[in-house]
Amino acid sequence: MKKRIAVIGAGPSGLAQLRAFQSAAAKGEEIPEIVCFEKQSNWGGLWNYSWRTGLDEYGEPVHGSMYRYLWSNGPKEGLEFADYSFEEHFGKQIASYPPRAVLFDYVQGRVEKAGVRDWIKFETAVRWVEKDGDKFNVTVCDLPNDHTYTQSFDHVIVGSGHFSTPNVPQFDGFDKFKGRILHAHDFRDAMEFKDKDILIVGTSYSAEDIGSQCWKYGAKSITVSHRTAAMGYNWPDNWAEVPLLTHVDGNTAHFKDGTSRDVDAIILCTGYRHHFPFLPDDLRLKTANRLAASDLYKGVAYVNEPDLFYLGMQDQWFTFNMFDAQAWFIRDVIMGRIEIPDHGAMVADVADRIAREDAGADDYDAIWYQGGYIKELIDETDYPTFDVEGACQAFKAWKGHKKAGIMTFRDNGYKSVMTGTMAPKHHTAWKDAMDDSLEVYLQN
Ligand code: FAD
Ligand code: NA7
Repeated sequence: MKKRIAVIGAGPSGLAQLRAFQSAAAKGEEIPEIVCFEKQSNWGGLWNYSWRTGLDEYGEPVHGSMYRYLWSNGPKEGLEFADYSFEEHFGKQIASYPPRAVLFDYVQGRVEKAGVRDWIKFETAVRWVEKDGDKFNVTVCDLPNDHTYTQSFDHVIVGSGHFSTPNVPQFDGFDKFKGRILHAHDFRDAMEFKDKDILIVGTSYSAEDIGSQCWKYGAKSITVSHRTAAMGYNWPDNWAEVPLLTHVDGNTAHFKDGTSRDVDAIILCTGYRHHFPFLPDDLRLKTANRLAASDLYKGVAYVNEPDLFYLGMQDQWFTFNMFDAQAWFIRDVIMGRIEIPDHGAMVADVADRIAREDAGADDYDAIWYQGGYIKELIDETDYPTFDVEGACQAFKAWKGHKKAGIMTFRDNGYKSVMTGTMAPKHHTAWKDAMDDSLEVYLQN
């Protein structure tokens, strides 16, 4: 009997898993039966843009957190697939910070080539997973037909993402605020905030990028409130960084240092929660958003149930090629080429990863830590080896470019560590490029 594997989610992580198995099949190896359940009608995960917010047409929580005009927040040279370069996909080298539609096209190109679309059951939401002896019972709902059914699998691989369920704090006075209050998860179009004074809470990627989008598309002013520390970039004149919001009174926002400002809208860029409503307590990952996630041996195998795997659950410097490294590793465990050690050794592995992450002093240590993790995994499989050090250097250069100009860093280019070619300079500076379509971006 062939093993049966359930993959939850057809975002970049789940798709990496399908490609990992397909690449073994292409080499003539016998692979298990793979069934991927995806609740949306298309693949690509967060990169599959949805205008919807709140609930979708079936009453499911909308997964998408991406917005119009989103351009990659890091250089594409850090996320390139080692088995499918940008040059292979586009027929030429492209500039370094592609908009969402361009990255979606790239992610899609590899799996179209691999021919794995038939392995995915679209518009099928996973409702519940439980262990039953050696097997997992996976209960899903075929949404268009409103039909719920259960199938049995030998392994479950959770690739449902962790930047979709918002973390939404409450501040006094929100109930009487006269403008709009939203979380980054529901932000879709910066044009909505043209000529408005906006307040952003949070200081990480969403705060930086949503604020920058609003600035680019004509917000009157941007005020960013921090809990721990200001971002400290050299912001434009209509941008201010202030301490943590204490409360709002009417439309006046008050901050910890006693200052206040009138604002029209408040955008909570306060991060996301690892949320798995389809998993019981004994199978559910509980972790902070960090590089060394809790309870995952080698960052993927759940220590309390090693037939269950999680993909892409770490905080991310690296993305697509890290998901690949993980997917190839999981494939080889399932196919019996890599052995999982006993429980004690798995727990020790997790503790060691956490201690090494905690010993890092800054973002550079974090980048090299995650690069080292990718190297560790790809050394154990046949994933094409690549110059991880070169990718870390691209991230280092990117950080320098952000310091030099937060509204100009996307005008820089880097060398591909897969093909060795330099990215061309984009034809238009990011701040002036209002059309983010694939056709316009590729006009280099
Ligand atoms: P996701 O992309 O979240 O995909 C998960 C999939 O699982 C979805 O398709 C979802 O529908 C499906 N799913 C969830 N629950 C169920 C269920 N119960 N049943 C069936 N299917 C389910 N990364 C970069 O490299 N560069 C960037 O510029 C960048 N920008 C980002 C901007 C934003 C606003 C956000 C939120 C993230 C960004 N990221 C970026 C990081 C992003 O997490 C990764 O690029 C990538 O999308 C993660 O892939 P994933 O497959 O793990 O998760
Ligand atoms: P992150 O990176 O998890 O950051 C969350 C931010 O929210 C961070 O600055 C937190 O501040 C802040 N935060 C969280 N809770 C609060 C409260 N209660 N009050 C004030 N501030 C708070 O999430 P992002 O959405 O920015 O990024 C996630 C992904 O999306 C990322 O991979 C990108 O590629 C896009 P702290 O520093 O902890 O004080």
